[in-house]
Amino acid sequence: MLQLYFYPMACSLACRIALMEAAVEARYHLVDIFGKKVMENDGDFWRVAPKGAVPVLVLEDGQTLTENAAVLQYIADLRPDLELAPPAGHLHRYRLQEWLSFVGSEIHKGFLFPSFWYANEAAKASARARIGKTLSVAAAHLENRSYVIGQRFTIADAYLAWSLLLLERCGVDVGEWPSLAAYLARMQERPKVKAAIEIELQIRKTLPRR
Ligand SMILES: N[C@@H](CCC(=O)N[C@@H](CS)C(=O)NCC(=O)O)C(=O)O
Repeated sequence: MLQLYFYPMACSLACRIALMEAAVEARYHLVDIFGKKVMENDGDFWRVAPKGAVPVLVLEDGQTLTENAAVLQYIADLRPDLELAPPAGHLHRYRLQEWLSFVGSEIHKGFLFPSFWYANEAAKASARARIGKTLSVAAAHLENRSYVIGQRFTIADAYLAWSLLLLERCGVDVGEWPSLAAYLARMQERPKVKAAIEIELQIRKTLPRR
């Protein structure tokens, strides 16, 4: 069985959403990403993941896969029938990678990461200065679309929806971009997305406040 190392409401939530949308069973390991401990056995997370970050997907043969863009595509490709990722060779596959990169670098690392992890207020302020422009690109894209790619839910939606969900916690009002707010509400109505968020919110409540 696949195993996912995660921290509740962190970016690994996108991978939980993908696993649930794909109906792929997995064992979930809660990680204290601050103390780098695997919670169930107080294990050293550095030994699982030299990057010290979630998500980490452990494959059936014991190899590990990291980086949201790769983990999400791996999960999607387990169930090609569900088209959670467009097929390789189709332009939509490269659109998908375009959006996974955009969310990963511009929203996740460009804004959420410094907001949560940097103590430096100047660095936070410069990230803050860019985020409006970044979100305007996503908002314009979603003006007349239900999903990021094509006519159906893909792993790009899992990653973008997670990132939008977290913005509120960093003081960004997604309501300033009505198409994004409507998109996020639609994504949260999806039964698997809703269930994944609920599971992680419940786990989060058991942990010390950060
Ligand atoms: N480039 C990685 C970033 C992963 C990442 O930043 N994960 C955060 C949680 S959202 C984390 O575990 N941070 C702990 C740390 O960087 O020490 C990816 O896209 O998967």
